[in-house]
Amino acid sequence: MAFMRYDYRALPRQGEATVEEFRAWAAQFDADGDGRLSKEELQEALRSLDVWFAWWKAREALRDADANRNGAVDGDEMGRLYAFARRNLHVKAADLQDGS
Ligand SMILES: [Ca+2]
Repeated sequence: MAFMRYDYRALPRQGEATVEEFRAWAAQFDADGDGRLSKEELQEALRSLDVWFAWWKAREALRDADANRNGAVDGDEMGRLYAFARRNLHVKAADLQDGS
């Protein structure tokens, strides 16, 4: 499990990620392609960031971003997820690298 490599694209290395960059980054975790991020997909996204307690933070993120309570982050809720990530995960580009 250690040094597991991710094929996911990292966000830019400089400055803060914009909401567009964040959206593009998040979209790659939409495993079933339904345009929404489920809790499991969210968890995978957090794991790719080496976030500690990804499952717990995914739950928190979903609780915060899922405005219509349908169990997934979709549409405008992506902006809420972005805000959550900036507040709680300090989403700077430097934190979103995959270590390569
Ligand atoms: Ca939703």
